[in-house]
This record gives sequence, C-alpha cells and structure tokens, in this order.
Amino acid sequence: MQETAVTVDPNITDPAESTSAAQETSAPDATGHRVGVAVVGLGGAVASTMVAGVELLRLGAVGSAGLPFADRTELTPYESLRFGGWDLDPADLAKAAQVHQVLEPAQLDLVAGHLETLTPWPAVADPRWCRNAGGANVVEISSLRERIARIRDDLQRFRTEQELDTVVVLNLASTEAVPPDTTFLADAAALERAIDADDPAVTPGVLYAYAAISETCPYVNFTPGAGAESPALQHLAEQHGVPIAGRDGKTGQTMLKTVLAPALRSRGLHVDGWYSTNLLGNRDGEILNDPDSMASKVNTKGSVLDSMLGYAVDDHIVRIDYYRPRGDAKESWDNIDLTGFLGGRMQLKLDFLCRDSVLAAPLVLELVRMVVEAHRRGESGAQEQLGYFFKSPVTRDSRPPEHGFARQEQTLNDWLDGR
Ligand code: DG6
Repeated sequence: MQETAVTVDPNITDPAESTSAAQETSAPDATGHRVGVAVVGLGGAVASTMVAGVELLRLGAVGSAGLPFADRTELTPYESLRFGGWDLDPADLAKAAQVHQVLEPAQLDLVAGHLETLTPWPAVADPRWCRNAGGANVVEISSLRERIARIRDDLQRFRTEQELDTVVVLNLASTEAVPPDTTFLADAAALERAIDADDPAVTPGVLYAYAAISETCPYVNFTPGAGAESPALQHLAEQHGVPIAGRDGKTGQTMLKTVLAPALRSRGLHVDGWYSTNLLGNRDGEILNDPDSMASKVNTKGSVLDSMLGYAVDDHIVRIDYYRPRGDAKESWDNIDLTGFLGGRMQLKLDFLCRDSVLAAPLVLELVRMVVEAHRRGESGAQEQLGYFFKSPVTRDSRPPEHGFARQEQTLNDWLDGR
C-alpha cells in the first residue's frame, strides 16, 4: 500500500479510546448547530474514508493535510459531523473499510470500534441504471412515490434520533447511466408526472435528490448521475429553500486539467490533442466497466476543455480501464500535444499516481460544510460558487459553467468572505 496523506499519532493506540470519543459526537458544534450527513453509498470507499477521517481527526490522530478549507474555522467543524446513510451492501463501515483498503491498518484499528456502529440503511436501487452494482440491502418497493416516502422516513428518523438541526444528503453512489431522454427533468410538473407514472427513466439518484429537497435537506451530487443540474430539481430546491450542488467530483485528473488548460491558453500554446487515461481497481472502476455507466463518466470528464481554451479540441480522448491490481491507487496519465511560436511542436506528459478516495474524501467533507453555510445564509437552488469541486458544475438557467480552477477558487473564496 502506498503512503497515505495522513499519519497516525503513535501516542494514540487504543481502539477503545476511539469508541468512547465517538460517543461524544452528539455534542453540537461551536454554534450550537447539529449537522448530520446522510450518504447515498455509505459503504463505498470514499464514504468510509470520509467517516474514518473525521474520527481520526476527532482523536487528534491526524492533521488537516488534504483539507483545503481547514483554516475556515467559521464553517462547521469536521469533528462535529454525524453520519448515516444507505448502501446496497449491508456490511458495517469497519468491514467496508477493510475491503476498500484505503486506510492504513493502524488507522483502521483506531477507528474500527466507531465504524462498527455504522450500518447502512437499505438502499433504493434500480439495476437498469447501474448494472454492475449489486447487493442484498435493498428496499423492496417498486412504486416511485413509495420509494421517495421511504427515503424521507429514513431522513426524518436520522434527524430525530441524532437530534440534528440540519441533514445534508450527499450522493456518493456508483455511477448511474444518464437516461437517454431527460425531458421529465425539464420542469417540476414534468418530474411530478413522471414520478406518478412510475416512469422507468426516473433514476434512484433523482429520487434521492427529490426526497432530500422535500425534507429541506441540502443536497450534493458528487456523482455524474442526472439530477442537481436539472431545472426540475433546481426549481424544487428554490421552492423548499435548500441549496443543491453537483455534479461529479473534480478530484485528480480533471482538477489538473482545469489548472493547466487556462495556463496553456494564457501562453498562447495551442492544444492539438489531449489524451487522458486512467487505471483503477476499486469498486468505482468496476462499476465503470459497464458501458452505460462509463458513458456518464466520460461525458463529465470530457466536458471541461473547450470552454477554457476557447476552441474545440477534436482529439480530446478520455479512457478509463478497470485494472484490479491497483485497487484505490489510481494512475491517471495524460499526453498533451501542443503547438507554439513558429509552429514548434511540443508534448507535455503527466503521470499522477494518486489515491482515488484519499483525494475525494476531504472534498466531500468541505462540500458538506459549504452547503451548510449556504443554507445558514438562506441561499437556495443551484450553488454556482461551488463549481470548484465539480467536473460538470451546476449553473442556473443552463448557463455554461466556469471550469478554470483559479477562477473557481477565487469565486468560492469571495463567497466565503461575503464579497
Ligand atoms: C476514473 O477517472 C474514475 C473516476 O471515478 C475518477 O477517479 C473520479 O471521478 C475523479 O476524476 P478526476 O478526473 O477528477 O480524476
């Protein structure tokens, strides 16, 4: 296993300490506000890493490396967050984390007692939209209205049992295919009709978003699936006064693309082609072995270049290969062909030996803090200032999104500073 972004404090070695510390988590944050996070895909590599990371922070066993907004102490403290959520796999989070092999064994030992207390709720699934995802922990209801009611019941129970003021719904589920026809998301009335008609095009991701918004829970879609970008759900979110954000987390290769492309443009270097490939062996990669799920991911990964460069790159190629030996240790490789002054040809190569979930987990924690802040400020609907986090940022009125990383970061910091 490669070195992780966090290290274990050797002074904390007793797993029992983590269990007792976990019980202190019912305390509200410094503002007296209790925030819960209901995760779609709680047993996944990103979610289990996120929950373990918060517990390690609470124990003082790790520092804030990798958490880009750790100095924003006005936001909800990471350690005060409570977690629950759904997964197709009924295994508790200690077992899930053991399977995903993202944590160092010493880290897992410290938090196993806490992770064992978290068992996913049965999930709403539809194999038509995510063929490679399987598991026995499913809600056996076919009517869409009843499925929504079940998700809402789970959210109400979580809120009551944990005495929460705000519950954020965070979608970290496996990549769904995007329905070929999404006219049912064109407006709120069309979505209501589709739900009433049990339209098979209404994906589980849309049901979770609909249920979250109906329960006035801020909603974050970290997956490429359809939902938060749609006029129907944006309108619903405005009606219910909740912020929504998405879609598809920009964590590694695409993050670097959105740093580099504006710089190449700024220096007048023409991008003739950009070949990007990924090897990964985690469950995310396994799901992407299905061509329809892959199409969703390639769509969001492939959408970023042209607007930053100001011209279409015909040879922008995105490939993803599921390659088991790598596990969560993804390798993303890029070759960029460039033309400069006097027609001089150049190549730029990037080889990022990264950790898929180690990159993603801190970003979803920051997103939770951001949407809680937006909610506190009374903001609702699509949160464009959060584009920094996404490959395909939601915008109001279908405006083209800003993809450039530096501009996105500036916009976000301006918003945080109230400018
Ligand atoms: C292949 O890229 C697998 C994906 O799930 C990514 O690892 C993830 O979405 C992050 O993508 P990116 O392009 O920001 O590295």
